[in-house]
Amino acid sequence: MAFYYEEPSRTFSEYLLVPGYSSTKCVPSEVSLKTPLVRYNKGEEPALHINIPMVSAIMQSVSDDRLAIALAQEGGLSFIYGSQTIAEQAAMVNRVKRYRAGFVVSDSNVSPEMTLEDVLSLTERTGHSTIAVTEDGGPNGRLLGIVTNKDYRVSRMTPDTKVKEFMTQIGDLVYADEDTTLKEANDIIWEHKINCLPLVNKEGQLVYLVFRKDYDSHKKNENELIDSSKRYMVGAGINTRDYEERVPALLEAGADVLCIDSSEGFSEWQKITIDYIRKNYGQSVKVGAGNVVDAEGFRFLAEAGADFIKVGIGGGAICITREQKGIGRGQATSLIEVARARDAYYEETGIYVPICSDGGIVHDYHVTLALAMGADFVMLGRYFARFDESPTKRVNVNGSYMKEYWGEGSARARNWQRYDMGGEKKLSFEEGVDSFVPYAGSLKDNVGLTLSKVRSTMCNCGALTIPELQSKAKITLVSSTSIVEGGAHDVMLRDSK
Ligand code: RVP
Repeated sequence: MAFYYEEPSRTFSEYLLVPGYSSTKCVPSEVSLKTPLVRYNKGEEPALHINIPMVSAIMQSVSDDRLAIALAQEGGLSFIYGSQTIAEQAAMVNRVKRYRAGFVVSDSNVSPEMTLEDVLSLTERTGHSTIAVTEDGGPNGRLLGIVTNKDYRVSRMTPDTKVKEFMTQIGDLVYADEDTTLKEANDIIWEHKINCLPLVNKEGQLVYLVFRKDYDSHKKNENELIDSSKRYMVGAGINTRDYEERVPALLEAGADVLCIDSSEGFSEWQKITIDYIRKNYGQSVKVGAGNVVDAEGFRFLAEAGADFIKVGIGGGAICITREQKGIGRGQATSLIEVARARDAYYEETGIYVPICSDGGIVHDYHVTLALAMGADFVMLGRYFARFDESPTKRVNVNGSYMKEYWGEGSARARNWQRYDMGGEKKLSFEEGVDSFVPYAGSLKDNVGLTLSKVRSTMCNCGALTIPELQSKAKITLVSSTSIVEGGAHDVMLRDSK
């Protein structure tokens, strides 16, 4: 006979936190959101941690290099999606690792033989008025000069005038070595009263441009997530099919951590993939696994050696797995059970395996609830898809700006490996939808607002750290009637249309 659970499975909106005592020292500015990313032994520090408990979903419509940089600047981590070729994914990872805030790879370049007309059309196309003149006309060719709008007068010159006749020659330019720091570059810019400083390598090839106007916006962010070489940290999704080729390429590109991306992770395929990594790289390569929704699934992956374990099946905003296959479990119930299993495993073995609540975060307070229920961090898709930095198009739908957001199990993403049960190499039915989400502006502003709510609620619970929240939190189920009471009720909103 089948096993029956006594209780229905529940989701975040069915719970609330009950405030605890907070002392005068418990203020939001004192809250630390630092959290472990990978397993560690009792008494030791984890090899990797993140500065805020938020990671972005392993999805085409969420995590590319641009979003990864923006999120690392705020202290979180992105997992670059794996439903693309190995070369494309590795290139995205590499762009994050090579990125230096304030150092721009020149996107407007000409060769000396090109003409004023070329310069004008380039300026119009890019909107940039500083153009590098390089031997081959490329962004990293040998630097020969610079053209800005101070170098030409359209009314006095013919369109076919050659760039070499009016550019500011390299001999008259202020430029610096490629190893110059942002602070040094800024000092040179001020000292020489220039707007742009080219950085060149020993061969005289252009590497970056540093602009005066960018300095302030790229001053160090206290929370940014960087590796020991001060490069932004980035993760990458892998699957249980092509790992022998994908893993080495991602590591070569500089990925800091990997995660097996699968809709259902309680499977031998995940163990085989982790075994491959351990055999070839020992403990030096960190890999998360999942997703699971109960204690058994957790224990299986913990014993297989996963560095962190993702929790959640069917709760994603774009996910229709529950409808299509009839599998899944309410996100809160899954998380509570897995957190208990994680604590029991720690008690028994002295090994702490962080867990990530993946999918189904709708309101900011769901993040705090997930942490209070035992998650070490949360993974979000819909949330990040709404921002400027997500890879998808912003479109106007009936007068409102929206961003596209589609599931990895949709026909649009065709990520068959994520739903692979060892069968054919294709998506046989959809487990995700293609949708729009309301456009919400910049990642920085939104993450800042969300975390200010998280910090504030933590103080209401008398907690200055995530572990403290987990031990002190008092959580109550709410009746459907009291959920109605939680919003504005029995009033007529003044701005309702
Ligand atoms: P959400 O944050 O609610 O948008 O959920 C994102 C999560 O949904 C992902 O991290 C992943 O686990 C899951 N997902 C991604 N694609 C699909 C699908 O097509 N069913 N589901």
